[in-house]
Amino acid sequence: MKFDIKSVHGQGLPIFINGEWLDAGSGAQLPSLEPATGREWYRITDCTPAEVDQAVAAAQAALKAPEWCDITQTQRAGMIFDLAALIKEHASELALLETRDNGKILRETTAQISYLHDYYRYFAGMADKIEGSTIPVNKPQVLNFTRHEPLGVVAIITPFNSPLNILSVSLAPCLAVGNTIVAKPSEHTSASTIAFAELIKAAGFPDGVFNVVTGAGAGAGQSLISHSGVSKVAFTGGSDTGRRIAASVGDCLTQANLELGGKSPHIIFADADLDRAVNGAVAGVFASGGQTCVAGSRIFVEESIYEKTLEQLKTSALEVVVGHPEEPATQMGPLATRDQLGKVEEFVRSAKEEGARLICGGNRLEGSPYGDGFYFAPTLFANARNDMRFCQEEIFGPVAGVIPFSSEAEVIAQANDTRFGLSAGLWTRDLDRAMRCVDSIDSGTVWVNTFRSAAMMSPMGGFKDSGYGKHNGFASIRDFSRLKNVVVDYSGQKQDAFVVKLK
Ligand code: TXE
Repeated sequence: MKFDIKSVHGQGLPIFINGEWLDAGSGAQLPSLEPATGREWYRITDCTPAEVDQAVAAAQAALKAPEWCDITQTQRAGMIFDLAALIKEHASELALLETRDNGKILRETTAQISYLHDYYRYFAGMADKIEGSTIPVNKPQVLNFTRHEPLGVVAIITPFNSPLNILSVSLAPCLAVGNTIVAKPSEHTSASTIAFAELIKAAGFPDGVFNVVTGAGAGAGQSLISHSGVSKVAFTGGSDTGRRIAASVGDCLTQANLELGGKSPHIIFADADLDRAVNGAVAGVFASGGQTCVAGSRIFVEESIYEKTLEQLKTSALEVVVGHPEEPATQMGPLATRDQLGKVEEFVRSAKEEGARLICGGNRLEGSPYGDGFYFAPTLFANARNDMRFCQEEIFGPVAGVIPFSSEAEVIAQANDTRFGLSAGLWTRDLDRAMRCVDSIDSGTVWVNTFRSAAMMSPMGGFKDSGYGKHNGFASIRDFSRLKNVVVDYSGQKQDAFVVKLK
């Protein structure tokens, strides 16, 4: 690949517009640091409004280009299948780029990117099966039907934690429907998205169908989401930024899908299979250093098994192997940015001040082998209360509060006592209770006797302040298309056209 781990090193990365790589223009250069060492390893441009405008114009032109809008759905599917094959071929290079960029362990980035091969194949398969419906109306000889059309130019704004995975949950359905795209990756992790543009080109997508601009949220990001040529913004990131974006796109009546933060409850009832529950809870909050939107950062444990579970949680947390993300044995790498490290430290301080009892971790990991990398120890607090600040705000780090509860009603009330509503997990052998909890929990996903179990067919998206819109499955095809209703009167009858007859 043109942009592999070696060629990116020390370079100023270009942007990708209309099928071409363009060198940095007049925008400021932003450094991107390697989380495992804290050192700069490439630079990106903070694109100017003029460059963003150029990218949107290219995407708009591609929408109308015969080689994109006049081809059949099956031809479009063919390009997506070709892209999937290229992802498979280059998965290890892309995974290494992401690991170097955000510190996520190589085993996980490799698994995530390998999964993208199937993900694009799933949506390629869907591209020529996007059916509307025929709707019976109370009028003879009238054909009433719907069809899904491309929405237009979609701006995809991604965060640092899983750049290609998060890009793809919007990009794959967008391509299947026939939209065109301008992507803006996080300023901390742009390398894999720029490299991905190579695969798009090699798969034969026409110029302008996929474009990449880079830069800061307030600069390039804001110019992109407020551009009048954008029909929809697909944003994944923090809730505060999401709220600003919603206000901004609301002003232009641009649609948005917002996948925002979470504060997922992880509920362990006394009758649970404790080994499985503890394993799920520990991985649920420490995988990716807690930098996942679904991190189970509030662990509720029934009082009768509280002390025993606390011991098991602590033992498992202490066994988590923290180390260089490219080492095969590592289970948790560094945090993605220095800012995240500072944010986590601040939450640990506030948890202590509010009276939670630290049972493990709570500190940065320094000295050999961590050096100046952004490492933090897996951290658990006992005697946590749901109203403590660290149990209410998204930390995005390896920190959980373990909260005791005495009844099902109490734990459901506490689990729902949060502004977020992205996901929840519960562990019990009692099916009736599990289903009662499913009914009452206010979140877009509920996992029973499992956690962080995602699938391309499962609609994923939050309630409440966790945002709106769905990824995966046919739900995302609906989100990235517009529904047109067509009414054809073949009765040959002249109507009283001055009166609309609603039947
Ligand atoms: O996210 P931001 P950051 C949460 C997590 C984390 C916090 C901040 O709690 O600590 O958010 O992370 C772009 N117009 N999540 O600073 O600011 C920005 O450039 C257009 C949860 O990385 O939300 C980047 O590309 N774009 C989350 C992207 O938005 C703007 C994943 C995300 O940045 C913009 C990541 C603007 N005005 C962080 N401002 C999850 N749901 O998984 C910023 N951006």
